[in-house]
Amino acid sequence: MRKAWSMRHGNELPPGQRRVEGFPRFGTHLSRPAPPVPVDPAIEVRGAVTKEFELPLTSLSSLPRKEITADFHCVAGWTATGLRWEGVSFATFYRAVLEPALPGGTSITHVTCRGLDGWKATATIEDLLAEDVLIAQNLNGRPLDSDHGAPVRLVSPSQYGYINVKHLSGIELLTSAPANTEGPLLRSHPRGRVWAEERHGLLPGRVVRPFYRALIRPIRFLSARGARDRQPERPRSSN
Ligand SMILES: Nc1nc2c(c(=O)[nH]1)N[C@H]1C(S)=C(S)[C@@H](COP(=O)(O)O)O[C@H]1N2
Ligand SMILES: [Mo]
Repeated sequence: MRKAWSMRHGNELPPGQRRVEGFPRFGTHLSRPAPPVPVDPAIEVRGAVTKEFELPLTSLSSLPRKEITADFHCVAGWTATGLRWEGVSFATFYRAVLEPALPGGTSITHVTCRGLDGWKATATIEDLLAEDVLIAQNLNGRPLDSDHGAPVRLVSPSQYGYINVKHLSGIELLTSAPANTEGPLLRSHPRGRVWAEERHGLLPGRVVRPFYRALIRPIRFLSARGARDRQPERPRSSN
């Protein structure tokens, strides 16, 4: 059953989702441009590891590449279809880089991912080890742009957008669920699986649909205002 939920059901969308044209920039970076990509981008690994370390993104190139085509579902209710992501499978990355850094016998239950802009999301290790989860470097054949998470982002198509951390810069390995810091009103579901409509931590998904949907227009508008390609060009010198 779980397996079936992680796959696309033909042309069907998950419950309560509506298709959008293209792929909007969306998030808490309201009207703000994306964080600049550092000169030597890296992922900081901490938590249950023997010793914290920084993994330069250049070292991802030693791992096998993986490509998936998937729809992208925001918890607010929009779905972008047919996105082609390429990068490294999270499971491969976990086995090759993260697991060897753990003291023997450590059992990881959750992973918190952070972005350069301060966004963070926690997922269960089970959800992140699913086949279709990537650390993505390319979207539709091009390096990720700043709108969609340069230099790399997490992509977990079976989970709502909020788990899909853009500008990924930190991974924390946890041996138990972290304490909940979100208030009851906007508490996101700890798993956020789209086919089970796990939109909210306390209320059924269908109940919160209209409230979340009302947020799409304003958030989409404000996010687009902060998009890289909408920023005014720097004035050119006149001669
Ligand atoms: N770093 C970062 N990642 C983020 C967000 C954000 O604001 N910052 N917003 C999340 C939400 S709610 C959604 S729906 C998706 C939107 O991804 P997109 O801008 O590529 O469409 O990114 C998710 N990951
Ligand atoms: Mo979202």
